[in-house]
Amino acid sequence: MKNALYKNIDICADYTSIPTKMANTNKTLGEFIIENQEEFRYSSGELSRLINSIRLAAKVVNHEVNKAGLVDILGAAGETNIQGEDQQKLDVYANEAFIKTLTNREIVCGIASEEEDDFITIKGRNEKNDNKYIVLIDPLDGSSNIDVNVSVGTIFSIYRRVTPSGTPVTIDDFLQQGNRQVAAGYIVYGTSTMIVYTTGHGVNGFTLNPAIGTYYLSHPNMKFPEDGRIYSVNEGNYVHFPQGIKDYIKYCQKEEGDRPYTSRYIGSLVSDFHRNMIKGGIYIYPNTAKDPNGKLRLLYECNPMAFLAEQAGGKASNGFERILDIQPTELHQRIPFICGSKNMVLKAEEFMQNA
Ligand code: AHM
Ligand code: MG
Repeated sequence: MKNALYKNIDICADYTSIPTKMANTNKTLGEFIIENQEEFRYSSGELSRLINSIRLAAKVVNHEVNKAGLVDILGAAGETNIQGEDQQKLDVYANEAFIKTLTNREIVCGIASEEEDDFITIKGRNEKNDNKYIVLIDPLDGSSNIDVNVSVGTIFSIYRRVTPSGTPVTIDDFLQQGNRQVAAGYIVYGTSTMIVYTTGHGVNGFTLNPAIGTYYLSHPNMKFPEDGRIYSVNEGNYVHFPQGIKDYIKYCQKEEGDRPYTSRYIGSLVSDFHRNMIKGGIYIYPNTAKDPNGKLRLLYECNPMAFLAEQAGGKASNGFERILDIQPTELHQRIPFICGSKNMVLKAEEFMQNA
Protein backbone atom coordinates (compact mmCIF):
# COMPACT_ATOMS: atom_id res chain seq x y z
CA MET A 1 0.00 0.00 0.00
CA LYS A 2 2.76 2.38 1.06
CA ASN A 3 4.73 1.58 -2.11
CA ALA A 4 1.69 2.17 -4.28
CA LEU A 5 1.26 5.59 -2.69
CA TYR A 6 4.89 6.56 -3.33
CA LYS A 7 4.59 5.28 -6.89
CA ASN A 8 1.68 7.68 -7.46
CA ILE A 9 3.66 10.57 -6.06
CA ASP A 10 6.48 9.79 -8.50
CA ILE A 11 4.06 9.77 -11.40
CA CYS A 12 2.52 13.07 -10.35
CA ALA A 13 5.91 14.73 -10.04
CA ASP A 14 6.12 14.37 -13.81
CA TYR A 15 3.25 16.58 -15.03
CA THR A 16 3.52 15.27 -18.56
CA SER A 17 2.23 11.87 -17.46
CA ILE A 18 -0.90 13.10 -15.64
CA PRO A 19 -3.59 10.82 -17.07
CA THR A 20 -6.42 13.39 -17.07
CA LYS A 21 -8.38 15.57 -19.43
CA MET A 22 -5.17 17.55 -19.84
CA ALA A 23 -3.66 14.68 -21.82
CA ASN A 24 -1.78 16.13 -24.75
CA THR A 25 -4.28 14.70 -27.21
CA ASN A 26 -6.77 17.47 -26.30
CA LYS A 27 -7.01 20.50 -28.52
CA THR A 28 -4.67 23.32 -27.51
CA LEU A 29 -5.81 26.91 -27.02
CA GLY A 30 -3.64 27.93 -29.99
CA GLU A 31 -5.36 25.39 -32.26
CA PHE A 32 -8.79 26.36 -30.93
CA ILE A 33 -8.21 30.06 -31.64
CA ILE A 34 -7.17 29.36 -35.23
CA GLU A 35 -10.06 26.93 -35.87
CA ASN A 36 -12.66 29.35 -34.54
CA GLN A 37 -11.31 32.50 -36.09
CA GLU A 38 -14.06 32.75 -38.70
CA GLU A 39 -16.67 33.00 -35.91
CA PHE A 40 -15.46 36.50 -35.10
CA ARG A 41 -17.60 39.26 -36.51
CA TYR A 42 -14.64 40.99 -38.13
CA SER A 43 -12.30 38.14 -38.80
CA SER A 44 -9.05 39.78 -39.79
CA GLY A 45 -6.99 37.63 -37.42
CA GLU A 46 -6.30 40.53 -35.08
CA LEU A 47 -8.69 39.42 -32.35
CA SER A 48 -7.10 35.97 -32.48
CA ARG A 49 -3.69 37.57 -32.05
CA LEU A 50 -5.01 39.65 -29.19
CA ILE A 51 -6.31 36.60 -27.35
CA ASN A 52 -2.99 34.93 -28.04
CA SER A 53 -1.16 37.79 -26.38
CA ILE A 54 -3.42 37.53 -23.32
CA ARG A 55 -2.52 33.84 -23.19
CA LEU A 56 1.15 34.78 -23.20
CA ALA A 57 0.82 37.41 -20.45
CA ALA A 58 -1.21 34.94 -18.40
CA LYS A 59 1.69 32.48 -18.50
CA VAL A 60 4.12 35.13 -17.30
CA VAL A 61 1.84 36.20 -14.45
CA ASN A 62 1.07 32.60 -13.56
CA HIS A 63 4.78 31.92 -13.21
CA GLU A 64 5.16 34.86 -10.84
CA VAL A 65 2.03 34.09 -8.80
CA ASN A 66 3.29 30.57 -8.25
CA LYS A 67 6.59 31.86 -6.90
CA ALA A 68 4.84 34.03 -4.30
CA GLY A 69 6.12 33.10 -0.87
CA LEU A 70 9.50 31.98 -2.23
CA VAL A 71 10.63 35.37 -3.49
CA ASP A 72 10.01 38.86 -2.20
CA ILE A 73 6.86 39.53 -4.18
CA LEU A 74 4.27 39.41 -1.43
CA GLY A 75 2.97 42.38 0.50
CA ALA A 76 2.18 45.95 -0.34
CA ALA A 77 4.10 47.93 -2.95
CA GLY A 78 3.63 51.06 -0.84
CA GLU A 79 1.27 52.71 -3.30
CA THR A 80 -2.49 53.02 -3.56
CA ASN A 81 -4.58 52.82 -6.72
CA ILE A 82 -7.20 55.34 -7.87
CA GLN A 83 -9.80 53.72 -5.64
CA GLY A 84 -7.60 54.35 -2.58
CA GLU A 85 -6.79 50.66 -2.10
CA ASP A 86 -3.31 49.38 -1.26
CA GLN A 87 -1.57 47.96 -4.30
CA GLN A 88 0.13 44.64 -3.70
CA LYS A 89 3.46 43.97 -5.41
CA LEU A 90 1.90 41.24 -7.51
CA ASP A 91 -0.92 43.58 -8.59
CA VAL A 92 1.68 45.96 -9.91
CA TYR A 93 3.65 43.15 -11.58
CA ALA A 94 0.55 41.70 -13.26
CA ASN A 95 -0.55 45.15 -14.41
CA GLU A 96 2.81 45.79 -16.07
CA ALA A 97 2.97 42.31 -17.62
CA PHE A 98 -0.43 42.64 -19.30
CA ILE A 99 0.10 46.22 -20.45
CA LYS A 100 3.52 45.43 -21.94
CA THR A 101 2.29 42.34 -23.74
CA LEU A 102 -0.78 44.07 -25.15
CA THR A 103 1.10 47.19 -26.19
CA ASN A 104 3.66 45.70 -28.51
CA ARG A 105 1.44 43.97 -31.03
CA GLU A 106 -0.19 46.66 -33.18
CA ILE A 107 -3.68 45.48 -32.32
CA VAL A 108 -4.70 47.47 -29.26
CA CYS A 109 -5.29 51.24 -29.39
CA GLY A 110 -6.19 51.74 -25.74
CA ILE A 111 -6.03 50.00 -22.39
CA ALA A 112 -7.82 50.82 -19.16
CA SER A 113 -6.77 48.98 -16.04
CA GLU A 114 -8.21 48.85 -12.56
CA GLU A 115 -4.69 49.70 -11.38
CA GLU A 116 -4.26 52.84 -13.52
CA ASP A 117 -5.84 56.23 -12.85
CA ASP A 118 -6.56 56.95 -16.50
CA PHE A 119 -6.69 55.03 -19.78
CA ILE A 120 -3.54 54.48 -21.82
CA THR A 121 -3.36 55.42 -25.50
CA ILE A 122 -1.35 53.08 -27.72
CA LYS A 123 -0.08 54.02 -31.14
CA GLY A 124 0.18 51.54 -33.99
CA ARG A 125 2.71 51.07 -36.76
CA ASN A 126 4.52 54.28 -37.84
CA GLU A 127 3.06 56.13 -34.86
CA LYS A 128 -0.43 56.03 -36.42
CA ASN A 129 -3.53 55.66 -34.26
CA ASP A 130 -4.94 52.91 -36.42
CA ASN A 131 -5.15 49.90 -34.09
CA LYS A 132 -8.70 48.65 -33.57
CA TYR A 133 -9.20 47.16 -30.15
CA ILE A 134 -9.81 48.49 -26.64
CA VAL A 135 -8.90 46.30 -23.66
CA LEU A 136 -10.15 46.77 -20.12
CA ILE A 137 -8.45 44.69 -17.50
CA ASP A 138 -8.38 43.84 -13.83
CA PRO A 139 -4.84 42.40 -13.79
CA LEU A 140 -5.07 40.64 -10.44
CA ASP A 141 -8.48 40.38 -8.88
CA GLY A 142 -8.98 39.18 -5.33
CA SER A 143 -5.53 40.42 -4.37
CA SER A 144 -6.30 40.36 -0.64
CA ASN A 145 -6.04 36.57 -1.07
CA ILE A 146 -2.50 36.53 -2.48
CA ASP A 147 -0.64 36.52 0.81
CA VAL A 148 -2.45 33.43 2.01
CA ASN A 149 -2.13 31.21 -1.06
CA VAL A 150 -5.78 31.45 -2.11
CA SER A 151 -6.79 31.65 -5.78
CA VAL A 152 -6.67 34.99 -7.54
CA GLY A 153 -7.53 35.85 -11.13
CA THR A 154 -7.24 38.20 -14.09
CA ILE A 155 -10.36 39.54 -15.80
CA PHE A 156 -10.35 41.03 -19.32
CA SER A 157 -12.84 42.65 -21.62
CA ILE A 158 -12.39 43.58 -25.30
CA TYR A 159 -14.25 46.11 -27.47
CA ARG A 160 -13.75 47.62 -30.88
CA ARG A 161 -13.06 51.34 -30.75
CA VAL A 162 -15.97 53.65 -31.63
CA THR A 163 -13.98 56.77 -32.54
CA PRO A 164 -12.53 56.95 -36.08
CA SER A 165 -9.35 55.07 -36.85
CA GLY A 166 -6.39 57.42 -37.23
CA THR A 167 -7.39 59.58 -34.26
CA PRO A 168 -6.27 59.03 -30.66
CA VAL A 169 -8.72 57.05 -28.51
CA THR A 170 -11.05 59.01 -26.23
CA ILE A 171 -13.01 58.17 -23.10
CA ASP A 172 -15.99 57.26 -25.37
CA ASP A 173 -14.08 54.22 -26.61
CA PHE A 174 -13.98 52.90 -23.03
CA LEU A 175 -17.45 53.87 -21.84
CA GLN A 176 -19.30 51.38 -24.04
CA GLN A 177 -22.20 49.25 -22.85
CA GLY A 178 -21.21 45.69 -21.98
CA ASN A 179 -23.43 44.35 -24.74
CA ARG A 180 -20.85 45.67 -27.22
CA GLN A 181 -18.03 43.45 -25.94
CA VAL A 182 -16.45 41.32 -28.66
CA ALA A 183 -14.67 39.06 -26.19
CA ALA A 184 -14.21 38.67 -22.46
CA GLY A 185 -12.69 36.18 -20.12
CA TYR A 186 -10.72 35.41 -17.02
CA ILE A 187 -7.66 33.53 -15.91
CA VAL A 188 -7.88 31.72 -12.61
CA TYR A 189 -4.59 31.01 -10.85
CA GLY A 190 -5.88 28.16 -8.71
CA THR A 191 -4.93 24.57 -8.03
CA SER A 192 -4.42 24.64 -11.76
CA THR A 193 -4.31 27.67 -14.02
CA MET A 194 -7.16 28.12 -16.46
CA ILE A 195 -8.21 30.57 -19.15
CA VAL A 196 -11.95 30.79 -19.66
CA TYR A 197 -13.24 33.08 -22.40
CA THR A 198 -15.99 33.90 -24.83
CA THR A 199 -16.16 35.68 -28.17
CA GLY A 200 -19.95 35.56 -28.15
CA HIS A 201 -20.18 31.93 -29.24
CA GLY A 202 -20.36 30.14 -25.90
CA VAL A 203 -17.75 29.77 -23.19
CA ASN A 204 -14.72 27.50 -23.30
CA GLY A 205 -12.14 26.72 -20.63
CA PHE A 206 -8.49 25.77 -21.12
CA THR A 207 -6.18 24.33 -18.46
CA LEU A 208 -2.45 24.97 -18.41
CA ASN A 209 -0.14 21.99 -18.43
CA PRO A 210 2.68 23.68 -16.52
CA ALA A 211 5.34 21.20 -17.64
CA ILE A 212 5.13 22.27 -21.26
CA GLY A 213 3.45 25.66 -20.91
CA THR A 214 0.48 24.76 -23.10
CA TYR A 215 -3.22 25.36 -22.45
CA TYR A 216 -5.52 22.48 -23.39
CA LEU A 217 -9.26 22.61 -23.98
CA SER A 218 -10.46 20.96 -20.77
CA HIS A 219 -13.94 22.54 -20.37
CA PRO A 220 -15.66 22.86 -23.77
CA ASN A 221 -18.97 24.74 -23.98
CA MET A 222 -19.33 25.60 -20.29
CA LYS A 223 -22.88 26.12 -19.02
CA PHE A 224 -24.32 27.46 -15.79
CA PRO A 225 -26.86 24.97 -14.44
CA GLU A 226 -30.27 26.77 -14.61
CA ASP A 227 -30.75 26.21 -10.88
CA GLY A 228 -28.11 25.98 -8.21
CA ARG A 229 -27.66 25.45 -4.51
CA ILE A 230 -24.71 27.72 -3.69
CA TYR A 231 -24.96 31.36 -2.64
CA SER A 232 -21.78 33.46 -2.44
CA VAL A 233 -21.92 36.73 -0.58
CA ASN A 234 -19.90 38.42 2.16
CA GLU A 235 -22.41 37.92 4.95
CA GLY A 236 -20.20 39.95 7.30
CA ASN A 237 -21.82 43.00 5.68
CA TYR A 238 -25.36 41.62 6.19
CA VAL A 239 -26.67 44.42 8.42
CA HIS A 240 -25.74 46.97 5.74
CA PHE A 241 -27.40 45.11 2.83
CA PRO A 242 -30.55 46.38 1.12
CA GLN A 243 -33.75 44.72 2.40
CA GLY A 244 -34.21 42.73 -0.84
CA ILE A 245 -30.82 41.02 -0.45
CA LYS A 246 -31.45 40.35 3.25
CA ASP A 247 -34.78 38.73 2.29
CA TYR A 248 -33.12 36.67 -0.45
CA ILE A 249 -30.43 35.41 1.96
CA LYS A 250 -33.14 34.36 4.43
CA TYR A 251 -34.87 32.56 1.54
CA CYS A 252 -31.60 30.70 0.73
CA GLN A 253 -31.33 29.64 4.37
CA LYS A 254 -34.93 28.51 4.77
CA GLU A 255 -35.63 24.79 5.15
CA GLU A 256 -38.04 24.14 2.30
CA GLY A 257 -37.85 22.12 -0.95
CA ASP A 258 -34.18 21.89 -1.98
CA ARG A 259 -33.21 24.54 0.58
CA PRO A 260 -31.32 25.51 2.67
CA TYR A 261 -28.66 26.30 0.09
CA THR A 262 -24.96 26.10 0.83
CA SER A 263 -22.91 29.23 1.46
CA ARG A 264 -19.50 29.42 -0.26
CA TYR A 265 -17.48 32.63 -0.43
CA ILE A 266 -13.81 32.73 -1.34
CA GLY A 267 -13.62 36.51 -1.72
CA SER A 268 -12.08 36.15 -5.19
CA LEU A 269 -14.74 36.95 -7.78
CA VAL A 270 -13.07 34.84 -10.46
CA SER A 271 -12.92 31.74 -8.26
CA ASP A 272 -16.41 32.19 -6.82
CA PHE A 273 -17.82 32.68 -10.33
CA HIS A 274 -15.87 29.72 -11.74
CA ARG A 275 -17.13 27.35 -9.04
CA ASN A 276 -20.70 28.59 -9.39
CA MET A 277 -20.62 28.17 -13.17
CA ILE A 278 -19.55 24.55 -12.77
CA LYS A 279 -21.76 23.61 -9.82
CA GLY A 280 -24.68 26.06 -10.06
CA GLY A 281 -24.91 29.08 -7.82
CA ILE A 282 -25.27 32.81 -7.38
CA TYR A 283 -22.66 35.48 -6.56
CA ILE A 284 -23.86 38.70 -4.93
CA TYR A 285 -21.98 41.89 -4.12
CA PRO A 286 -24.74 44.36 -3.27
CA ASN A 287 -24.65 48.03 -2.41
CA THR A 288 -24.24 48.60 1.31
CA ALA A 289 -24.77 51.54 3.60
CA LYS A 290 -20.98 52.07 3.45
CA ASP A 291 -20.63 51.55 -0.35
CA PRO A 292 -23.84 52.86 -1.93
CA ASN A 293 -22.75 51.59 -5.36
CA GLY A 294 -21.31 48.30 -4.17
CA LYS A 295 -17.63 47.44 -4.52
CA LEU A 296 -17.15 45.86 -7.93
CA ARG A 297 -16.26 47.85 -11.02
CA LEU A 298 -18.65 47.83 -13.94
CA LEU A 299 -15.99 47.96 -16.66
CA TYR A 300 -13.25 45.70 -15.30
CA GLU A 301 -15.25 43.11 -13.36
CA CYS A 302 -19.03 43.14 -13.85
CA ASN A 303 -19.32 43.55 -17.64
CA PRO A 304 -16.87 40.77 -18.58
CA MET A 305 -18.34 38.40 -15.98
CA ALA A 306 -21.88 39.28 -17.13
CA PHE A 307 -20.96 38.54 -20.76
CA LEU A 308 -19.47 35.18 -19.75
CA ALA A 309 -22.49 34.39 -17.55
CA GLU A 310 -24.98 35.06 -20.34
CA GLN A 311 -22.91 33.14 -22.86
CA ALA A 312 -23.02 30.20 -20.44
CA GLY A 313 -26.82 30.44 -20.07
CA GLY A 314 -26.67 32.37 -16.78
CA LYS A 315 -27.77 35.88 -15.89
CA ALA A 316 -26.26 39.08 -14.45
CA SER A 317 -28.11 42.02 -13.00
CA ASN A 318 -27.86 44.86 -10.50
CA GLY A 319 -31.19 43.73 -9.04
CA PHE A 320 -33.26 45.81 -11.44
CA GLU A 321 -31.62 45.79 -14.85
CA ARG A 322 -29.31 43.74 -17.04
CA ILE A 323 -25.67 44.59 -16.35
CA LEU A 324 -24.80 44.53 -20.05
CA ASP A 325 -27.35 47.27 -20.84
CA ILE A 326 -26.06 49.79 -18.31
CA GLN A 327 -24.48 52.87 -19.89
CA PRO A 328 -21.16 53.48 -18.12
CA THR A 329 -20.49 57.06 -17.09
CA GLU A 330 -16.97 56.77 -15.70
CA LEU A 331 -13.94 54.52 -16.00
CA HIS A 332 -13.83 53.26 -12.42
CA GLN A 333 -17.59 53.17 -11.86
CA ARG A 334 -18.89 50.69 -9.27
CA ILE A 335 -22.16 48.81 -9.43
CA PRO A 336 -24.11 46.27 -7.32
CA PHE A 337 -23.66 42.82 -8.88
CA ILE A 338 -25.84 39.71 -8.85
CA CYS A 339 -24.70 36.97 -11.19
CA GLY A 340 -25.03 33.23 -11.74
CA SER A 341 -27.58 30.51 -12.43
CA LYS A 342 -30.56 32.00 -14.24
CA ASN A 343 -33.36 30.98 -11.89
CA MET A 344 -31.40 32.03 -8.81
CA VAL A 345 -30.73 35.50 -10.23
CA LEU A 346 -34.41 35.82 -11.23
CA LYS A 347 -35.41 34.97 -7.66
CA ALA A 348 -32.95 37.49 -6.16
CA GLU A 349 -34.31 40.17 -8.53
CA GLU A 350 -37.85 39.32 -7.41
CA PHE A 351 -36.84 39.96 -3.79
CA MET A 352 -35.05 43.20 -4.72
CA GLN A 353 -38.02 44.49 -6.67
CA ASN A 354 -40.59 43.57 -4.02
CA ALA A 355 -38.68 44.86 -0.99
P1 AHM B 1 -10.18 43.73 -5.83
O1 AHM B 1 -10.30 44.02 -7.29
O2 AHM B 1 -9.66 44.90 -5.07
O3 AHM B 1 -9.41 42.46 -5.56
O4 AHM B 1 -11.67 43.56 -5.26
C1 AHM B 1 -12.55 42.69 -5.86
C2 AHM B 1 -12.77 41.50 -4.98
C3 AHM B 1 -13.54 40.38 -5.61
O5 AHM B 1 -12.71 39.47 -6.26
C4 AHM B 1 -14.19 39.75 -4.41
O6 AHM B 1 -15.31 39.02 -4.76
C5 AHM B 1 -14.49 40.92 -3.55
O7 AHM B 1 -13.56 41.93 -3.90
C6 AHM B 1 -14.33 40.61 -2.11
O8 AHM B 1 -14.63 41.73 -1.35
P2 AHM B 1 -14.91 41.62 0.21
O9 AHM B 1 -13.61 41.29 0.85
O10 AHM B 1 -15.45 42.97 0.58
O11 AHM B 1 -15.94 40.54 0.41
MG1 MG C 1 -10.77 43.47 -8.92
